[in-house]
Amino acid sequence: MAEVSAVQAALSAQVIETPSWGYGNSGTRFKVFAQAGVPRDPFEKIADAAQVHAVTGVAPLVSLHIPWDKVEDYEALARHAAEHGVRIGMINSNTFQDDDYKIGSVAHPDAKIRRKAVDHLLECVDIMDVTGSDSLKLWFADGTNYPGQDDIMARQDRLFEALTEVYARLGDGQRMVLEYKLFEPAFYTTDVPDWGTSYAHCLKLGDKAQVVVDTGHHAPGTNIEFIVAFLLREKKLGAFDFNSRFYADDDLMVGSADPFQLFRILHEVAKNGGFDPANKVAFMLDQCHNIEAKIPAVIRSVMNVQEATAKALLVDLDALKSAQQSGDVLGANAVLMDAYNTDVRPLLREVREEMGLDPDPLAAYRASGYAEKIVAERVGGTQAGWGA
Ligand code: PSV
Ligand code: MN
Repeated sequence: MAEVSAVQAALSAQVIETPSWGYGNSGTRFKVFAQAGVPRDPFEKIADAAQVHAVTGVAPLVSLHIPWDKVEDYEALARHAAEHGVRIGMINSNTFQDDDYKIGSVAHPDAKIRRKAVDHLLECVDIMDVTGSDSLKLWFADGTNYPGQDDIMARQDRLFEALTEVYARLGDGQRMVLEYKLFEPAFYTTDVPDWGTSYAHCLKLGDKAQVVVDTGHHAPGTNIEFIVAFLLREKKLGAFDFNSRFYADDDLMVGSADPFQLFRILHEVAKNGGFDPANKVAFMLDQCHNIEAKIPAVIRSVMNVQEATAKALLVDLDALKSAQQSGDVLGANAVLMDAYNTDVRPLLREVREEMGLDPDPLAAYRASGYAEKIVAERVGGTQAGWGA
């Protein structure tokens, strides 16, 4: 087994970023269910995210989505975050909700719409400047629904032209991360459908462009850990959007459908330097809590990532290597399975105690009275939700 004190140190240094939109109302295209106490603005979303950090100690970053989190004064928002003990993480762009984007944004055939989309991306970089965020997160809903609807290659050209302009605007210490998704909302072609397309664009753009792996964005059966290992090898893994899926882009709590897959992914991360802060891989949750209580669901998700991380860190890499080198197929597999089958909950309880935290974050949250407080206080106003 790996050295336990080193594993504990790595676990207490872990950083998991939570999404502002995970605290708002959400649902499917059939129904958004409202919950009492849900935040009404980005300030309240950040206050909720701060609760997750307070009880887990490993969630100090909050991702924003613009314009869902549009405010008059971003400096004030960053200050508010600092006062609550958290920081603004990645700035997620949104070029998918305006009527103008019906047939695309940065790959739209009309230059005026492309201009509007690029201006939005540039505005997101302005927000990074003010909030201290170092990453622009790009996901494009662009694509087509029908064969012949648009020229596939021309759309790639338009996409790359837009990316090039935004890339040039990035300052020192800033980067862009480009997310791919197989399908949805476009059903025939998607302009950034897979890691290869994202990687090819990022490679051409330069060192400040990296790929985002959203765990829900692949065809069923795709070996995500292979993608992760490959991208880490090429120094092109920028960020994760963690979530769990049974069927498509379900956006459920990470580690709930397939904790073994999460372990396999994090094993590649651990083995290949992905937890080294110098490699700047962001570990974000991109989830929606449609039917479960939101703050506890985010806490549970953070704990799921911690558990999979602990197991990944426990893999005896020396034993693994020697089994691999000697062609001991079953032995190598057993090394991984031993780590996966370890009950790491006592270890994590110890880590939390050493961090001065309650060993049970969910119990600590329940005992804090915060859930009752927000239900009582957040009366009136408009609850944040999909698109707000
Ligand atoms: C798209 O499905 C996506 O994964 C992107 O990251 C968006 O920004 C996010 O979901 C919105 O929840
Ligand atoms: Mn995502």
